[in-house]
Amino acid sequence: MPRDRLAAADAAGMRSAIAVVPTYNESEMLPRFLDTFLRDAPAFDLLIVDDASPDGTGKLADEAAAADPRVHVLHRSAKNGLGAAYRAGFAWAIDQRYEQVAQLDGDLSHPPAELVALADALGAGADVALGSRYVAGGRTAGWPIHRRALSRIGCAASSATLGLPYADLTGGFKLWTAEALQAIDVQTTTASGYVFQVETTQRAHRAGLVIAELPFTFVERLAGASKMRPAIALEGVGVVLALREDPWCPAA
Ligand SMILES: Nc1nc2c(ncn2[C@@H]2O[C@H](COP(=O)(O)OP(=O)(O)O)[C@@H](O)[C@H]2O)c(=O)[nH]1
Ligand SMILES: [Mg+2]
Repeated sequence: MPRDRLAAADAAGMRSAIAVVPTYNESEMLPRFLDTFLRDAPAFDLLIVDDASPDGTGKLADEAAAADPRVHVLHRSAKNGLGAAYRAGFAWAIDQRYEQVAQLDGDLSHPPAELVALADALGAGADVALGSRYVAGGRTAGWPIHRRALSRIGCAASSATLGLPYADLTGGFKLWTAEALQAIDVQTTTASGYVFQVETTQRAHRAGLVIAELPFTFVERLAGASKMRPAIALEGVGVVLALREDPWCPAA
C-alpha cells in the first residue's frame, strides 16, 4: 500500500495487512511455514484458522501466537471445509479493521515472499490480486500429472462454464482490500470446499471490481498430506454448475 494510504489507514484506526491461513493437520508444515512467513512477509500479520486438527496444529499455532504478536489463531470446533474457515477468518480480519486481507495455504505452496507482488497490484489500483499458476510466467512445481490435469481441467471448465476471463480460477492465493471483501458479501458465500475460490472470484467479477492476475510458482508441499478428496472435487462440479444461476448480485 502506498505510504500516504497507510498513514491514512493508521489515522482511521485501521490496521494494514493480514494473511488468513486455514489449517487442518499441518503440524509437519506449520513450523516451516511460520519461519518462512514471518521472515518473507514482514508487512503482514497472520491469522491461522485451525479446525481442531487432531495432530496438534492448533497448539503449535497457539505457541507461535504467544511468541509473536503478529500471529493470531482462530480455533474452530470441527473440520468444516476451506470455505467455512475462510469466512470465519475474513470476518475476524474485518472486525479487527485490517485494510488488506490475503489468503494462502499453510503448506508453503503459496510462497509468502510473493505477497509483495500482490500488494503492489493493490497499490496500483486493483481491488483483488490473484496469484496465478496459469498466466505467462506462472507454473506448478512438483505436482504429479493427475493433479496437474485435475487443476487445469477444473480451471478451464469453470471459466468456460461461468464465462469468466481468468486463467487460474481455482487458485487460493489472493489478496483483497477489505472493501472488496465487503463488496462481494463474502459472508453469504456458500461453498464449503475449494470451489469457494471460484465463488469469490465470480462475485468479484460481477461486482465490477478490478481484478489483477499475477504469475507465481506453486510449489507442492514437502511434508504432510493434501486434504483434497474426490468428494471435494465433486462438490466443485456441482457448485460451478449452480453458480451459473447464482442469485447473488452486488449492491447497487
Ligand atoms: N481449517 C481448515 N483448513 C483446511 C481444510 N481443508 C484444507 N485445509 C487447509 O487448506 C490448505 C490447502 O489444502 P491442501 O490439503 O494443501 O490442498 P491442496 O494444496 O489442493 O492439495 C492447507 O493449509 C490445509 O491445511 C478444512 O476443512 N479446514
Ligand atoms: Mg496444498
